Amino acid sequence: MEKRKIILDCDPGHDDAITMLMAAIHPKIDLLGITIVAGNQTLDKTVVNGLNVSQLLNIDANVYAGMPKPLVREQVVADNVHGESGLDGPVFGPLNRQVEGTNAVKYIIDTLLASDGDITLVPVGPLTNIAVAMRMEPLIIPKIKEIVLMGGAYGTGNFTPSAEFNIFADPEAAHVVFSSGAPLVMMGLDLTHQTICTEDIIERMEAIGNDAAKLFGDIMRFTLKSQFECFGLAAGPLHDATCVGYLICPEAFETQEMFVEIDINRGPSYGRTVCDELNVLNKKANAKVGKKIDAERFWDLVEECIRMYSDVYAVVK
Ligand SMILES: [Ca+2]
Repeated sequence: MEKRKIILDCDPGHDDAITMLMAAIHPKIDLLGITIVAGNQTLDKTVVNGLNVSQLLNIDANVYAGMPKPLVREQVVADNVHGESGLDGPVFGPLNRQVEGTNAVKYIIDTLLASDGDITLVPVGPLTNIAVAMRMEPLIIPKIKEIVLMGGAYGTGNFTPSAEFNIFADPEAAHVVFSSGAPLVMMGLDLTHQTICTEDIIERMEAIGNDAAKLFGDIMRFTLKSQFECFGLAAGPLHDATCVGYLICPEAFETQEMFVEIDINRGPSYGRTVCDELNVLNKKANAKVGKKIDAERFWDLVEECIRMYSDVYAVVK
C-alpha cells in the first residue's frame, strides 16, 4: 500500500489529538513528524498536550515546537472550547517524552528541502509555522506535494461571525499560505460541521475498549460539554480529523475548486476566508474547498483507526 508522507502541524487541542491518533496508526499514512504551534492554547501548553497524546498512544514520530505567537496580530486562544490546559478532559500520567531541540519551522524546511517533493503538510491549527517556513525558505514551496488544512469557512465563522478560529488566530500567516501557489485543500467549517459526534458515537468507540478508545471518549465528552456551553450544540464536530480522513479516503469527500483570499483588513471580517464559490471574480482557483463529507464513512474510518491500537497494544504489552 502506498503511504502518504505527512507532517502534521497542530495545536492540541481536542480534535488535534484525534487527528494524531488517526495519522499515527493508519497504514495509508506515513507520519514523519508532529510540529506544534500556538493556537487553541499557548505554545507551552499545546506542546505538553502533543507530548502527552504522543506518549499515551506510543506514537512513533518526533514532536517539534514552533512559533509561540502569531505573525502580526495579538494572540488569541480558544480556551472557551478547549479549557485552561488546551486539552481538558483526559488525565495523563507523568510525562517522560521530550520535545525535540530543533525548531518546528527548521524541521519543516529541512525535511521538505531534502525530500523528492512527496511530502504533504497537514496544518490543523493557525498557519504560523507554515508561513514562517515559506518566508524563511521559499524554495520549500515547489517541494510541497499538497497542503491539506483545517480552517476557514465559506459560510459562517465560529470565532467571529465571519471567521473560523484557526484563520482568525493568524490571518496574516493564512494570507502567506493561501497566496503561496502551493496546492491547497481547505476543510472549513462548512464541511467539518457535518462530522457531528454524538453520545452514540462516543459509546460506539469506547466499546472498543483500548487506550485509544478511552482517549477518544474522554476527549469527545469534554468537547460535547464545551460545544453545548459555547454554541448551544448538542454534539461536537471533529474538525481537524477530516484532513487525515481526506488523505486516507478522498472518495468520501466532495470538494470544489475556488479562489480563496484571506481578509487581513482589521474590520468585522478580519480573518475571513473569502471563497469565490460562484467564480464571480473569474480568478484562477488556488484551493479545493471541502463541501460535503460522507459522515458515516468518516466515523467508520475513525473506528477502524481506534481498533488498530488493539493490535499495537497486543504487541507492546
Ligand atoms: Ca487544531
